[in-house]
Amino acid sequence: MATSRTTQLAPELLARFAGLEPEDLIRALRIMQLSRRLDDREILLKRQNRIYFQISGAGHEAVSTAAGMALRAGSDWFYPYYRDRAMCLALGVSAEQMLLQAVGAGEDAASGGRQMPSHWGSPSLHIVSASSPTGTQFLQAVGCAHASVYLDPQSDDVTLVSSGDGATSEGEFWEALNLACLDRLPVLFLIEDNGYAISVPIERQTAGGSISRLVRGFPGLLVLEVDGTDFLASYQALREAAAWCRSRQGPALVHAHVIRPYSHSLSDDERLYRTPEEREAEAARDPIQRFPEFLLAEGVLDRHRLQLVLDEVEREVQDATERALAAAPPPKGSALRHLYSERVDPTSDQFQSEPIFEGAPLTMVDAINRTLRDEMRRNPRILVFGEDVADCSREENLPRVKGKGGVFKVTQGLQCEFGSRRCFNTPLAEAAIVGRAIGLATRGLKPVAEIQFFDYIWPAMMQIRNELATMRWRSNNGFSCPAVIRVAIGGYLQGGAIYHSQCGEVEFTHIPGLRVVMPSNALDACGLLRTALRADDPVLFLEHKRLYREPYNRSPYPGPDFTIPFGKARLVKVGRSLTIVTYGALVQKALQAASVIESRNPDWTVEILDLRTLAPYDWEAIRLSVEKTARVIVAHEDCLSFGYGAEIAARIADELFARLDAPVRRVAALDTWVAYHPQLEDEILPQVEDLVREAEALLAY
Ligand SMILES: Cc1ncc(C[n+]2csc(CCOP(=O)(O)OP(=O)(O)O)c2C)c(N)n1
Ligand SMILES: [Mg+2]
Repeated sequence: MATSRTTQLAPELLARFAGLEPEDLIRALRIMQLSRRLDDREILLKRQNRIYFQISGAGHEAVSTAAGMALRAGSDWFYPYYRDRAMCLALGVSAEQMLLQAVGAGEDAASGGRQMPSHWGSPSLHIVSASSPTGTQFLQAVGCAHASVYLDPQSDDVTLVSSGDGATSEGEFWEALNLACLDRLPVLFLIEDNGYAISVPIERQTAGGSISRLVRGFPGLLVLEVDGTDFLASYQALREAAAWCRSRQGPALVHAHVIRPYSHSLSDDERLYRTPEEREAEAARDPIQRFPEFLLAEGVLDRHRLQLVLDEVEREVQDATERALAAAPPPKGSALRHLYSERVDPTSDQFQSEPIFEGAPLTMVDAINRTLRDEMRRNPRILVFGEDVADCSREENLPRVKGKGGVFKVTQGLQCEFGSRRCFNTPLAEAAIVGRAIGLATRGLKPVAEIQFFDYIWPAMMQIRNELATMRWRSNNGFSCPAVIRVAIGGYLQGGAIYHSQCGEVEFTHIPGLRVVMPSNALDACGLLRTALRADDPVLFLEHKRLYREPYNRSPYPGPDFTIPFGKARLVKVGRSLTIVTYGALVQKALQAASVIESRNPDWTVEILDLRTLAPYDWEAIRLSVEKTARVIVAHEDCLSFGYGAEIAARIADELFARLDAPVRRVAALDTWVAYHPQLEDEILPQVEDLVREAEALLAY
């Protein structure tokens, strides 16, 4: 560290240089120059069609370098923005690594040729794989800081998250500030404000034009505003902000004013919306010009040494370019690699087990509660959180109240047994629940986040689809987020209406990288939840509300190690004449329909398959059954059109056409919402009669 070395400068200059030595300043100069030269080189390569995209860090180099130098590489955690090339260089990413990403090389350490350039990521440097959505990083940084504090309460690590001015308009920025302030988490928000989000100027982006003014009311948040084109001022501000976070006084926000001399990206021409005068005025503040002039004026180096530094940078860029251009592309046939964990395979026999039953039959809700409890006893890394999941947030009242433990009581008693660090209520913000889970899981914790109602999962959709499910693939196995997201889903509630009855599992089974599970009974819920908790992939665990307390699907507890592999259907009933492929609430309805059909037509027997996991699903079981019966219905509670059944029906038609004696039929909800009045609800959701009618039509085909 700079302050531990012998000082070579007079004290007033030392103060002026924010405690940095001349060699540190020359290092900063070198990083800033290297950053700009790399951008220039990428622009050239793009024009030569040798890379496919370019976005620069030009104009942001001073504050970005300062951030990389003010924090602790390899121990603090970083969520840099795409403009933070200089920060990443300062943290230890090499020029060659950057250009390997630009050419999309297989050996690109950040993504293996899967992500655009400037999407940083390095497990060893604690630079968490960056994505493209502006704003998702804030909530993950909060989860990451939470992990630091959870794993080591004495830790003084800081999580830095940076963004542009535009990204602060995303709701997730505000949710993250709220969370960080609520829990006094050591998050350093760095806002690099270049006055534009592509073509939208700051006065049309941020009310009043200043983000630091807007956030001053957040309790415990240190807010600093700085000229981000001034390296020393930036360094000083970032040191102060980091010290604030390290001493656990709360989060900090540094609002740095920077410039953007190279348009938004190579696909943008800012002359379309900025005047020549404005651009010239900005050019006068360019840190790449100003910093060397400052160092020369202060005598930190002379022109000869400056030239040596520039020559060295030029050589480094040239060498890195040559190596990157010679690098091999990602191997053919590798596109599916790292979608899921290769360490733990939840579909494997490892998860096949026999139940060792104990006690009286439990409802599905009690079975899930018991499984969570046993797994939390076994694995201290499991944290349970969401809206209303704790027994009582005001701990002092716990002895005097029974405790809430979830609106469906799934998590009742977990806070009492494991304490508020392991089971806690979150603010009412679904993106924040999942974003935090991603940050925690990235750090090796096992978050079990609850979304109270499936109907309200949508604010978290960006985090689930673009972050949770992509992390491992996009970082080429560098990072992963094996979080479990539990969601109460489904209708048949009488009065649930449109916003408490929705299904929509198909929106998630369509997402590569995500496992989707939907048990229909207590035993499967135990076994599948435990597999989810012991697996290494993100899992969406759908709990049907109507099935929570049914008498027919109870089971005695199958023991603390009972697991069921994913992708293995349950043969609910054996038959010869027709197969019903289904899951969730329709399993029981299919059984009822089968007994109606069989009592009316003694020659017919119906086979029923409960898929249990929807992604992956058990094609082998479907195939075997359809080959035997030659007639099949796919039944589900969600709407018919473009639904889950469409995929299964298409595959049966494709691969088993010759084995069929009748068309593949689907039974599902009408293509509308679930209504409040029970009569309307019955009309909308599939009923036993619908299954009987369609099955008999197929059997008579
Ligand atoms: C959620 C989302 N919406 C839109 C985009 C497209 N987009 C990429 S960068 C950008 C502007 C970002 O502006 P700002 O945060 O100020 O960063 P700057 O590029 O100015 O550094 C937009 C709209 C995106 N990547 N993500
Ligand atoms: Mg901007």
